[in-house]
Amino acid sequence: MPRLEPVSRSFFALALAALLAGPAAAAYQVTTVTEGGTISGKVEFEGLVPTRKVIPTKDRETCGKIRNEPEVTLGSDKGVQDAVVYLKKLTKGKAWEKPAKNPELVNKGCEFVPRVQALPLGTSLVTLNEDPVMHNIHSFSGKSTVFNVALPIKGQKAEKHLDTEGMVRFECDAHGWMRGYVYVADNPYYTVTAKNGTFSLLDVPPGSYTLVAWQEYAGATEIPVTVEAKKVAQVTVDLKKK
Ligand SMILES: [Cu+2]
Repeated sequence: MPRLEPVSRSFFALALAALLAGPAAAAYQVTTVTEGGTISGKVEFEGLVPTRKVIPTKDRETCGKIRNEPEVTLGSDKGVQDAVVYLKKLTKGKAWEKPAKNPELVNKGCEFVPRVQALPLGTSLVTLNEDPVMHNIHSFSGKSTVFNVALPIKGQKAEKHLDTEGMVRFECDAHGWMRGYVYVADNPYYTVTAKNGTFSLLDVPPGSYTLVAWQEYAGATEIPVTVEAKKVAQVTVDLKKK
């Protein structure tokens, strides 16, 4: 085997890195938004909240007992917590904001914590096991695996770059009921609803958009919204029952 000179080796490393990075970063363009408007709204759910049955089949000391959990987290006055809200196919606008802290997805009590979060494309996410049992973090985009990593020991971590945009679902191959969701945003106009179901998107360039509100049980609801310069567009999203 001929040995590569250090120069050629670093050249190949760079070429490979460029190849792997691909066209992902090209889509969104940052510009100065001076006449931006605001989209302010609320995600609501009407009527009785359906429940899902959680049946821990193993590791019961850590994972707890059989229980019913609500499919929708309701706050005051029909407001839905933990719905992801974003603008679709927006290619130009304000700069990205970094997430407030280093984002984590923690395995705790055989649940993913937080259950729902939204992060920019390319963010590095730390998955951490705080339980004395093995968890296997298996993430999906639709039916395709994004990554799959086992964390057999308490305190163990794995760091992964979020390079697949859209909704990424987390499951655990050891505990079938575990679910977590990370919306990987391709533009900075995204948020997760507060406890009372409200949200706002700031500095939106004037124009017409499709706003998407996604919730684990209801799926994605799309509504058209028009933003005018320096005005507030009010939006109410009613989630449908299945
Ligand atoms: Cu698990």
